[in-house]
Amino acid sequence: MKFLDEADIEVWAGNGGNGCKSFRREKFIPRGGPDGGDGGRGGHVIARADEGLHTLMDVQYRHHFRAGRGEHGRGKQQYGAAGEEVLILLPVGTLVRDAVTGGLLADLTRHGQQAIVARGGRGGRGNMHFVTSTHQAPEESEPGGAGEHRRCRLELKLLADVGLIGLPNAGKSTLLAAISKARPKIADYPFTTTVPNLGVVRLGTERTFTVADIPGLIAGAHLGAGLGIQFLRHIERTRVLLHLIDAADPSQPDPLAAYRAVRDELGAFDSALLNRAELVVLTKQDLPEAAEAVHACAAAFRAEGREVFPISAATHGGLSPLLEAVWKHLS
Ligand SMILES: Nc1nc2c(ncn2[C@@H]2O[C@H](COP(=O)(O)OP(=O)(O)OP(=O)(O)O)[C@@H](O)[C@H]2O)c(=O)[nH]1
Ligand SMILES: [Mg+2]
Repeated sequence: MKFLDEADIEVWAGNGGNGCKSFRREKFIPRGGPDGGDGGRGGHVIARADEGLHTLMDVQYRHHFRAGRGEHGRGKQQYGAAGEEVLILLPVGTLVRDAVTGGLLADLTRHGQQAIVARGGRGGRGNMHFVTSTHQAPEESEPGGAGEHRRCRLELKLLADVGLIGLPNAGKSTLLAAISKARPKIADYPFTTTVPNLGVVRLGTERTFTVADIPGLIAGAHLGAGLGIQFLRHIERTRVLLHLIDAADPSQPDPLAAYRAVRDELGAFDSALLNRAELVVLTKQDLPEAAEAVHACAAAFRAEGREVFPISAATHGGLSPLLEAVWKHLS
């Protein structure tokens, strides 16, 4: 399934129905009063979060949404029915913005949460509402109001507690597979991961958290190098970052410099990410060259004030101290 985290849609709420101009006409009542009812309100366009959806793919195929117009009012004081509403189902984590002003219309963070993204026009009042003591036979009635019409920009940000960051091949997807039931693609070439993956970690029955694995970052990603930095939006709402480093990566003789290069890209995307709790994870400790590199490397990171966790996703060595530390930061 293609992962789609941005989409544009166009929405039209319904117009309100017109108010009615009518006078009561009955046998034996020669001059009945005004009895024109109000028009119905136009239907709203409503966005609702649904946990069954994980991408914006559905709205890419169907991107025009029109709600129904309100019925016109009728004589004998009959009100028009409200127009039919339109419901747009979106994944939890979707932000809806006005595409022109950029204004936030909805931030759907919980299943079932909903918001009106285009408001139906109000129904016009019928002439029965315009009677006063000196104005007994009002001819006036109102037209219905126009429904809102706008283009919306949808943006999906995964709602994960923990984000995995690091250079390509650092072992992010392998870690996710070792600690959750997620089965991301893993391979020994860079940029294996091209779309985010989510996994749920269960520490016993009570303690669970979600982890997002995103594509690897390289120096210059904010200028478009590699897969760019746009995927960082999926870790914007995380509370803890795990920064994975393969200390024996032959293409990165200086792990601390590699670490700083990734941090620079984080900062270029959003400087708030630099203040997020971050644990340094030294990966692939089952490999002798990685285990050998760990001592010097860990000391350098500790000197930077970082907590360091050597792990092997292959043997599961070091995973439980790491997950306990993550939990401590989350709770
Ligand atoms: N021996 C060993 N190999 C590992 C370990 N973790 C990852 N690897 C290997 O390292 C390579 C890269 O692993 P991935 O998990 O795909 O790395 P990634 O960080 O997700 O890479 P991208 O998706 O390309 O950014 C694969 O060949 C993995 O098998 C480990 O704990 N031990
Ligand atoms: Mg990967």
